[in-house]
Amino acid sequence: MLQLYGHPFSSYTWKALIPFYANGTPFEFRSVDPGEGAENGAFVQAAHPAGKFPVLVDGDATVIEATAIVEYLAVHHPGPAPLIPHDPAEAVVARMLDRVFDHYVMHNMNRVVAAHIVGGGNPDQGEIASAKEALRRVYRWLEDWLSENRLPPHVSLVSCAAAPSLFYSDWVERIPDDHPHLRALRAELLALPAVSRCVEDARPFRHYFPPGAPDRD
Ligand SMILES: N[C@@H](CCC(=O)N[C@@H](CS)C(=O)NCC(=O)O)C(=O)O
Repeated sequence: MLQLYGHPFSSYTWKALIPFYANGTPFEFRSVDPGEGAENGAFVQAAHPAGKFPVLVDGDATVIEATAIVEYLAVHHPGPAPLIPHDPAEAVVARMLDRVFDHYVMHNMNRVVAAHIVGGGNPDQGEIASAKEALRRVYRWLEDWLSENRLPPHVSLVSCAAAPSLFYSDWVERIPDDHPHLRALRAELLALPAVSRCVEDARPFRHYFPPGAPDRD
């Protein structure tokens, strides 16, 4: 039985959970929530060079980094969802977009979250403004890309990266009304059964969101 270590509210854990749900791959979820005890968290600390989750265990294999977990599942536990496009040229596009979502959407959303964690009631407003500006810039890039290109079919590596990053980034910096393609993509992703399952499983933990979770989604 595969084991996935992570947290139901964690964006990168969603990225690894979505392919499991989309392909109906059996696995055991091992939560690192403090309420579940220290054992799972200690395993993650030992398995990952920065103590980050998700971490996948498959027999003797331990796989870290959400993108690598999606790639691993595509190779070793394939299912109906085309996680990595079979066409090599389309696969390059999927991997490019995966990097865009991780580095420029997820990362800048996390900068806002981190500013609240570090600053408590007095977060660094310069850092927050800079992260939000970077989010607006990547939103514009994505809107332009989506208006001229087609995404690989869901559920792919792109959906796995885009769903959690757009879900949470919209909470810290709304995707503007004049970005119809990007707004539509977020709505489309949240409507996928594999993604809505993550949203529902995370709902009890919304009070963990340091900037405060909005009353929607
Ligand atoms: N590059 C990693 C990032 C994973 C990551 O940042 N995970 C967060 C949760 S969403 C985490 O482990 N946070 C706890 C920590 O950094 O100690 C990946 O792609 O898996």
